[in-house]
Amino acid sequence: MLTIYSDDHRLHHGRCELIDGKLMPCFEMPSRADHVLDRVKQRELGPIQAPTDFGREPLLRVHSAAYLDFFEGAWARWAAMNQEGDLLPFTWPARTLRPIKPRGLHGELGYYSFDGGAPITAGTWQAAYSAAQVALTAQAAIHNGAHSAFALCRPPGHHAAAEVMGGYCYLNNAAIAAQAFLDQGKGKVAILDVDYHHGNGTQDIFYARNDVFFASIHGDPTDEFPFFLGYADETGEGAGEGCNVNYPLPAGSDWAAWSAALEDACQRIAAFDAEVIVVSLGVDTFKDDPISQFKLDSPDYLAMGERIARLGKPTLFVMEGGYAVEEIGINAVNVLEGFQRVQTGA
Ligand code: SP5
Ligand code: ZN
Repeated sequence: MLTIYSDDHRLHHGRCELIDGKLMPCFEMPSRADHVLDRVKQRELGPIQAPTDFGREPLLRVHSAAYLDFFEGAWARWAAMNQEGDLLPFTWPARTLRPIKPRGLHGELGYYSFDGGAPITAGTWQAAYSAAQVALTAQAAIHNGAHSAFALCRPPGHHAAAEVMGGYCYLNNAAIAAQAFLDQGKGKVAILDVDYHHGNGTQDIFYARNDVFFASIHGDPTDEFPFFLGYADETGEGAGEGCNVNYPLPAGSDWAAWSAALEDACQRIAAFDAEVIVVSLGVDTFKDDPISQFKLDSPDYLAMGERIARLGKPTLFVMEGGYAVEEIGINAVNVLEGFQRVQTGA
């Protein structure tokens, strides 16, 4: 399987986030991608290539120009205020307030974000832009005939909506790739989000559409981030009614519970008749993940890849979360190896 990777991810390294009332070093750190890349090499998964730059156009199919302009220019505005620390939002247009766009940097940042978990640093735009190009380059490989490809993206993307960053995410890599498939002639795409957290950004982007089916298996938002989306009664709206399915699972869920949801999700995707699958590949479902509550073990990720492969469709894997840094490579690559096992009949 082809892997697309760019060193540009290193340009994004946030200093800290608020966890359990304490400022902790960001869990979403550069070494995550290093471990995945090391494992791809160690297991000889296949060639590793740098991304092609497809420019801003494919990003604009998902995100607004105003949002991209704000994000690209935010650090320079912050630096012009003689600031050196990470740029973090601290006020959001929550209920009782108006979702208007103020003029100043902090007001705009609150308008364009939903939590304080997405710090902007000097290199964040470039890293996120390159991550989107990584996803688009892997997408192009499948468009050109590959049966599968792995976009080793960092920072991740599935919490980012059209005009909102948060949850370590800025640009929605999986959504941008899914939209590119449609723009290049595919009629129906399915996004299967296996990250521990609900893919609120991806769901929101495609919620009223019937050309993208979105399925997400995640910690029940009653008790888990992002809390305000990801419930089972969210089934899509308008033309998109029936094209969204959420599987909120309780803390402590193991492979037995998780794989039952995966089975149902795969049957729904098959019934939708998707021509291509985009997998939002988070491995924060792992039993030792420091911020998550599921109990998947490393061999389970092989079985996950096998089940996805049995859909029999071209599949683009896009890296999302996973914070047990030592094991993230083993677990992510296990999904890819399980997929290949079925594909090659080994
Ligand atoms: C892409 C992705 O996986 N984003 C996840 C963002 C989660 N941010 C909120 C983390 C809150 C963690 N609380 C953990 C308490 C552990 N004691
Ligand atoms: Zn996650």
